[in-house]
Amino acid sequence: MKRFILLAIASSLSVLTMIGPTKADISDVEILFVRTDEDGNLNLSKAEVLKMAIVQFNLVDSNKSGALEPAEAGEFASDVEFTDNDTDRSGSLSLEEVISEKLEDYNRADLNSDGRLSLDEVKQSYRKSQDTP
Ligand SMILES: [Ca+2]
Ligand SMILES: [Ca+2]
Ligand SMILES: [Ca+2]
Repeated sequence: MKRFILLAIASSLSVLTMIGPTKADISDVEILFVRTDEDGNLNLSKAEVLKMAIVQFNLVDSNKSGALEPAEAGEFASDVEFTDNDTDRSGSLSLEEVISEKLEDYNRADLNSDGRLSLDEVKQSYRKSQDTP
């Protein structure tokens, strides 16, 4: 389930890289990091991460229902991930569910528990998410 948000972000990034200039030496994770790090202090605060989560949510919610239905989430999450994140079993993901998942991701990624995510921590958590079957 931890892959859900990262996959969502990676998918939208690959769309962005198709329409924008591509830089082979900068990974998707680094692009994401810079885009999320609004104040440019090279650390992601919880507020910055949550703001990005809300932006992502609104992008994925293409029918503007305020929730992600399986058809919308389909490109971003497998059935299992979707079910895992749907904590109230409503059949769709609310913003609250997406945010609580994002906070779990955040705390898991914050390896030194200083309340901020460095690029290294984000990269490590991304790598771990890629290894998870
Ligand atoms: Ca920051
Ligand atoms: Ca929707
Ligand atoms: Ca940290």
